[in-house]
Amino acid sequence: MGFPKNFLWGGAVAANQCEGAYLEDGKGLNVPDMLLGGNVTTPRTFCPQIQEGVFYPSHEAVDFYHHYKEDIKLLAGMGFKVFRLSLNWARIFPKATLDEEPNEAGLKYYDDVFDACHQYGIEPLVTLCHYEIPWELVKNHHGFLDRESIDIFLHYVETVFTRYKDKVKYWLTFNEINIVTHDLQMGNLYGTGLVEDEDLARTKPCRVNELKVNKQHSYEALHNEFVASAKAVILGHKINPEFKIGNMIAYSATYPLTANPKDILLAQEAMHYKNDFCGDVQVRGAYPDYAIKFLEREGIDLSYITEEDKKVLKEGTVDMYTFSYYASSAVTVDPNVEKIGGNLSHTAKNPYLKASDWGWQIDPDGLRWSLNNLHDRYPDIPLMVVENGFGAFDEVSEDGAIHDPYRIDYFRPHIEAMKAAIDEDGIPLIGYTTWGPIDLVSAGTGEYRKRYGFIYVDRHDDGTGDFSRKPKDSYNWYKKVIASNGEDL
Ligand code: BGP
Repeated sequence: MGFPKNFLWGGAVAANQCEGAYLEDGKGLNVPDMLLGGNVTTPRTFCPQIQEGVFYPSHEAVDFYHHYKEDIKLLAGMGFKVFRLSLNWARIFPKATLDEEPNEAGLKYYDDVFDACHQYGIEPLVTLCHYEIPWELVKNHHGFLDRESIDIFLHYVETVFTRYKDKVKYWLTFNEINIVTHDLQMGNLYGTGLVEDEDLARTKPCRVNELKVNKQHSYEALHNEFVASAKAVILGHKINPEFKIGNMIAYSATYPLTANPKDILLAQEAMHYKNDFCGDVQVRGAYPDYAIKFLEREGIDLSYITEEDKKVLKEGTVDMYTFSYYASSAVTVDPNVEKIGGNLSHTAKNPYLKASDWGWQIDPDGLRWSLNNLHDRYPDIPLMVVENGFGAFDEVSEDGAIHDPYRIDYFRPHIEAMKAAIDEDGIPLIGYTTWGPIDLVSAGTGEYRKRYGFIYVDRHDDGTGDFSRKPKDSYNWYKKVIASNGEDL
């Protein structure tokens, strides 16, 4: 009983949030390179042209690019079985064109990273695109709005699948492909790389929530990503039939705030739109009826979905369902209830839950509920939690240590919830990677001070810090959890 013997314990990062070295060894720019930091209430700022003398968090991030050996050794020290990381697409194809030769330095870098993982028996789990759309693809193709981007993506995917086929077995296509359904502006920019002409032509920076939205374009770009993802799955299985390729969904567990049937319906609609729509396309291989109806109501002309696309979606379904889970939300028809959170997690305040300093409502039972929902919906494939964690302010105490009991208090009940889901509900959960096992730049706010790590990095929002690493108290705790296969919490 408890976690299966070969359970994949580990952690997850994204290239743009940890690597830095944003122009080194031939790397091209990508979307996060064009973003300044914000905070819990102020969205990040988008600069279509890099501004001189301005601090961009992703440009140096936590310099994983140069520290990867030290970092992977530290992760191995916790007993990691798996390390989820992403490839920085523009490091390999800086121009993002169809006939471009890959940048050998970029490919070599990831060879070295994977070798470092294997040296410690750590299995890499690789996201092909974690909010890292090359800037050239944004400028020349409006990201995935142009169907040609599907082929450009596949050129990249074929290159990396072929190169790493003996080093990497677990792959994810697009990180949080459903971010578009959570927030159209962030979804376009981070997810599909769609920037409308008017915004591309800007000479001055603007806040992400000021970007123009064209809904027709947004859903069309999302559709092209579905097709790109399905084609990647088909291609991957040809290149190595042993590959396990998953989707990745930002799972928004959404409750009705009250037992008012109107709230129940509202929550069902939110669950459908925010979670099930993209999941169903990628796992079941077709647009579900409620999604077609929703898009039609939004006035979307769906003629972009071709018969050929439908076949591809059916054929390219994923081998496993992976998702991020941080918090739950609640919805109500009552306009007067108190709201909480900013950016991606704006929700009605749930009186039963406490929230992080960024307003994310902490809800381990919601993780068990989500796992059950997902297994009910997709009974034939395994599940994996590929992001879960607690963003918090950490302080270095006078003794030089970082005492973070609040982080342990967050993880413990979430791990208990997974255990109950396995033991009592029979959920086929195969792995768990906590978000940001080493501190990194926040995707939502661009802050360094929103820290998730078991390992502290000396780097701050004013650009100071020497990038030195130090295990926090939670480091030894997670090490113990892994060593006992989730028994000693
Ligand atoms: C997910 C992203 C990650 C990550 C995480 C935490 O949405 O996949 O990239 O950053 O959220 O969010 P934040 O960084 O905004 O705290």
